[in-house]
Amino acid sequence: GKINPISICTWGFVDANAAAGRALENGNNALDAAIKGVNVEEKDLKNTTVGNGAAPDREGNVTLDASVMDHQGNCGSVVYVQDIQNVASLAREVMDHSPHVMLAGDGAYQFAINRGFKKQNLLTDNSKNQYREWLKTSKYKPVINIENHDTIGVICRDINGNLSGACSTSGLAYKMPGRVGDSPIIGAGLYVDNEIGAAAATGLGEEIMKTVGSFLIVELMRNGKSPQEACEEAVKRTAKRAANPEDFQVAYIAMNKAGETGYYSLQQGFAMMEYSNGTNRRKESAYYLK
Ligand code: SD4
Repeated sequence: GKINPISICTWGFVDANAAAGRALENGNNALDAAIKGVNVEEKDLKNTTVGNGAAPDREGNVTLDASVMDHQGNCGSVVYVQDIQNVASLAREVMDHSPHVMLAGDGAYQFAINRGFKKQNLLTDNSKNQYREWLKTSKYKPVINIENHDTIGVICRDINGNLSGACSTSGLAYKMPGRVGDSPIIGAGLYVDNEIGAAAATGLGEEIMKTVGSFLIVELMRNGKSPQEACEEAVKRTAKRAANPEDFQVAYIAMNKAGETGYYSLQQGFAMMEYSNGTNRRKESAYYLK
């Protein structure tokens, strides 16, 4: 018989996760479904951390990062891309139609145009106004806090039981020009091993990269941990290592081959969406720092 399709995603993205879940039920493979979910947030102007409407860097430029990984271990990613809305789809193009895994900046943009993506101004009036407000008081140092979130990572298991994932972000509002986060780094923001499971991250990318968090979670599952235990272990490792764990957020979602899921965060306030058996549910996350 068919395997129960499941989609999970970071934060409370009801529509994005429903889009992925329905795509799976309609027979889409896990990668197509995960990207369909991510595309919902890339298009949504209300999400100021992903795609169109995202907050700019401290010079006023919107620059995006994204990655995808499929059940065969293929992956693609783009970093520091401007003027292209659907960067998770672009990461997939890198995977499918280039000899590379990762493209950056102008090269990624040019590749997008060559592949038929359209140039779009992603800076909305709203984010321009917010940016101008920020400029009034800005100190020239990274702005990092636990409200600075809304990166989407989606992990899907399709009706054939295959796992894939996709991730998309503008990173941190008013980041330094050139800054790249964890989301496009395979193993940090996203990792999939179809024999074991998959994980995705959100929160302060600098800290996620230091533990290669998503790869860590998949390896912990390989060694017998449940998705929940693996997410907790990864967050604890960050909490123990970081000088100031109370000052930032790190959160993970994970799914294993059996369709068991896990989610955990450093701070209060994280949630995961889970679509399973035709129902889309929001799940509030437990967290490490009390
Ligand atoms: C980053 N991890 O670029 C991303 C930010 C994020 O929700 O997750 N925001 O560091």
